Amino acid sequence: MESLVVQLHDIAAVKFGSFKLKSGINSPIYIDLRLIVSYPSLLRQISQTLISVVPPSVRYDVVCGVPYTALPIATCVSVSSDIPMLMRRKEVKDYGTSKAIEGAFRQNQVCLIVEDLVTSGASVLETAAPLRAAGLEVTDAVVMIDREQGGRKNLAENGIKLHSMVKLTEMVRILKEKGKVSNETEKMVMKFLQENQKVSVPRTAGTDKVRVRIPYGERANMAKNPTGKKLYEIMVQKETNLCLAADVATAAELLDIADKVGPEICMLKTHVDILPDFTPDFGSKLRLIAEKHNFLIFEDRKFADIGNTVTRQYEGGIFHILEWADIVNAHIISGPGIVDGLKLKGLLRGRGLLLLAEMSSSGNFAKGDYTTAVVKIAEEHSDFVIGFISVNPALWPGGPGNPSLIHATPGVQMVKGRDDLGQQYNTPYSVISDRGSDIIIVGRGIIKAANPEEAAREYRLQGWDAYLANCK
Ligand code: S5P
Repeated sequence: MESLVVQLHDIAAVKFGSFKLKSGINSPIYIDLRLIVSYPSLLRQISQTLISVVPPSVRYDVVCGVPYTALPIATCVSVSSDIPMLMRRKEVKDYGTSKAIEGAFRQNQVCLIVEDLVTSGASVLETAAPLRAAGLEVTDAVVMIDREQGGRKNLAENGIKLHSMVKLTEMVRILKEKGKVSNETEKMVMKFLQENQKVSVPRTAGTDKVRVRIPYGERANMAKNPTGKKLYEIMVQKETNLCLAADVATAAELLDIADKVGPEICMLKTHVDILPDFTPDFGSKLRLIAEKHNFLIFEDRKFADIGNTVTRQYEGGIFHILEWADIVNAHIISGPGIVDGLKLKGLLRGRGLLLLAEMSSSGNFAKGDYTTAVVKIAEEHSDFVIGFISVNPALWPGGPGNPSLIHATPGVQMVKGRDDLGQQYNTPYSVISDRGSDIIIVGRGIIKAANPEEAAREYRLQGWDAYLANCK
């Protein structure tokens, strides 16, 4: 171990001085383990030592490195110990065909995560999430260097035991003993580590913003619309800010997935006009399931016409949306008359409306003045408008704004990426914590998963954790 630590110092993978970290704070120590790929013998020694620190009682079937620095380390571990490896994609291009996890595995196999450096544990959790969503179990992670800044505890809270090759304080002590750093530097580093012991998970890589938010329960009391109020109440009761976008092939499949995923969600979003087997009793069947599992139904109709027309589209036709959907949504491209039109039918029934303030697809026009106009219309109709479809309300001029209004955000997957037709994805964490939204809307991330119930549970936990982190 001592020799490894000295070698890391010799190749300048560990440096002392004054370094500005991503979080903005100045650190007297800087660690860059990307360099080790240039030193094959060191890489080999590290991989062997790393695997030897995992207690023999820990069982695992596969290993997966946290991209990118730990990928070569995981590869060496895999090759030298003859344990199959998986790769997690950092960005997924097309969710229809590509996978977030590459490699061969079976459901319920146990995956050991390999990481180079752990600070808060956020990057290990970012890799654990898609592994778990794919049906693997993650119980342990092994890391070269533990910075001792809360990572061990954060990971334990998420069911992952951390094993480390060396702790940062041990490393500094070894380097001092070997005459590589002065007494003074050692003291400075120890002091810094002591003062920065706890880095909480909320800060996603690259950002340092922590939004303090009003709890959903308090916002329930501020809501003017009964459906808006009920939505907040359900979120609190079920501890979920997950909305399922149930874009499945048939009405039968929709009712089936609604019943299975129902316990995990606060809201189920439909596109009723894509269902080839729609029958007049669809709405009442779905409402029974919604009552059983206590979630609201949101028909993503995206009304866009003049007030008189949308009134009829809402109530009539073959779908009779007003009868069964608690919530619908609308573009304001036609002006505020569209809200008046929908309100004429919806308000008496206690229904709610979401306005599309932003969209998740690339190149869309819902931004700037348009978004500002949406916010104004929502404020003027807060008896009926319950909130927005938004993407990054944290960046709006007034931030997410009026706390009685809710933000629901589509374009959510476990990893950031896009599909072939312009859809853009962000992670649950980034949507709730960085972007200031309240609800994650997840479609293909759940319905295309090998086990949609398990995937939904994982999205619920991720979304809820991100919310709780901001409430603190
Ligand atoms: O801007 C938007 C607004 C909506 S409502 N972008 C969206 O993707 N949506 C809807 O969210 C879209 O119609 C789909 O039903 C869902 C996203 O599905 P996913 O499979 O991409 O998660």
